[in-house]
Amino acid sequence: MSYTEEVYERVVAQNPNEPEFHQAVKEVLDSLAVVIDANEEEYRRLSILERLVEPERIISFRVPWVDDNGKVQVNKGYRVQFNSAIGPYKGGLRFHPSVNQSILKFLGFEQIFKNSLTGLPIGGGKGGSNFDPKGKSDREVMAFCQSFMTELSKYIGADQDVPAGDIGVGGREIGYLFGQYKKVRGLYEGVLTGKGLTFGGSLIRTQATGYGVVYILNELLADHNMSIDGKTIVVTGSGNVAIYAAEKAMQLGAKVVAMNDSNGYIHDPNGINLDVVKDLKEVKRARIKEYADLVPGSSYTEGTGIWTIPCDIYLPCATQNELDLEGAKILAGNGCKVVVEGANMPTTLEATNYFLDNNILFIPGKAANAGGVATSALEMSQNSMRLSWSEQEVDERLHRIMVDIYQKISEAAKRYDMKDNFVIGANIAGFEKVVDAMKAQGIV
Ligand code: NDP
Ligand code: 2IT
Repeated sequence: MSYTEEVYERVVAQNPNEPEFHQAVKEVLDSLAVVIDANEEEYRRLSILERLVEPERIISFRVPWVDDNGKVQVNKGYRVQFNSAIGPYKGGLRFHPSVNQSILKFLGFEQIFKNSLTGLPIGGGKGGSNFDPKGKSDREVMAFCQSFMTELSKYIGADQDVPAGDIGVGGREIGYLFGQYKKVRGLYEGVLTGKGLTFGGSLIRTQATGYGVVYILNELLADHNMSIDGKTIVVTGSGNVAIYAAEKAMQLGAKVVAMNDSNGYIHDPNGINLDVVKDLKEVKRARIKEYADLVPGSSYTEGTGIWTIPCDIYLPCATQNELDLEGAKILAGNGCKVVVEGANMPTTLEATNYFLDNNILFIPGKAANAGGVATSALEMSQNSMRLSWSEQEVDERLHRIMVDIYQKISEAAKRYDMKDNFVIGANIAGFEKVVDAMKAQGIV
């Protein structure tokens, strides 16, 4: 058995009931086989892979809070501090009822390679809670965030671990979390990113993940003699990443015809009116269903199946494993040629392999959505320097970082004779820097 297969089997055996973590590890280890084989003796001796797949630390804690009826509620809280070889742990917090250790370990593991690809000094981490912000009052969300941070504050810091947003955690939650950190630690420091602009936030961080997805899409298309102008695009989700991916795609001349949420999808053949989506999702916290009542000519379909809408380019920006093999085949059958992941691991392994085997250009999330965390790292730099860059400056840096990531993953794929296999390219390019730093720092 090869070293990568051995380590994968060990991960499955030692971490039962963690299917999402197994999936993320499998994709990475399969991609790394070519690099590992070339250095097998050394990597085995140093147990590089065994160290890479084991989080440095997992913190798990109780989060008690009081709801609006005066009843005490209890949630689970976590922080997975996965790898600090190249910088302080960095990665988002997810608040969603589905959150468990498997999901946070998969996200933390992916984050190591993503953060490495940005070229910035940030290690990999992730955290969150099974708390569901949907339907809660602002006071309930604040009470939860305060209790969560009272415990988490013992383990994080501007040079130690810097959380940010993810599903269910946006500007409102980051504000409450920051306020509580400051209160219990007595420190006004850049301990969270995605902060409001009046207390250390960076311009463009809100837009960064979605804009970055489209910046890398643009590079991919230009490299294959195509252009985004005039293309029909389906964007899944209708949260932070989806909205700003759609916005940038439209600015560059594409037509976005469909979006969804966990209840169903809207189809607007004339092109989605993003102001309506923003008002529903960012202001009213409503369901996407309401779009069809507000915009003539659009329709709403309950349930899954957004991939049945024909498009040239598909940008999955909602959640893990939202697109399976059956959906992938339908997309390709309807003429879709390009899939770029805005979410983390939205495409199953089978669907990913189908795209790779059928000449559908595919960029995985750890490269394509890295603009969010990259701009978080720019926010950390601005906080350390105690100054703020202009919108244009941050946007230009983000753009440069995404162009650079495309070049890195494309070059790594070519180096191993796998041109246009950006899964292999991203995993190898991300891995190389982390492993170099781990080796240099000894057995720690
Ligand atoms: P948001 O909470 O802002 O939005 C999430 C969106 O996805 C919502 O529209 C939500 O619908 C939808 N969604 C969630 N679960 C499901 C589901 N099971 N089926 C269908 N739709 C679903 O989160 P973000 O936009 O921040 O995150 C989206 C993805 O992007 C995640 O995978 C996240 O890890 C990734 N990401 C986020 C970054 C960031 O900077 N925010 C950076 C890099 C990656 P509903 O409202 O019904 O739940
Ligand atoms: O998945 C991700 O990269 C994020 N949710 C953003 C993390 C960050 O630290 O900005």
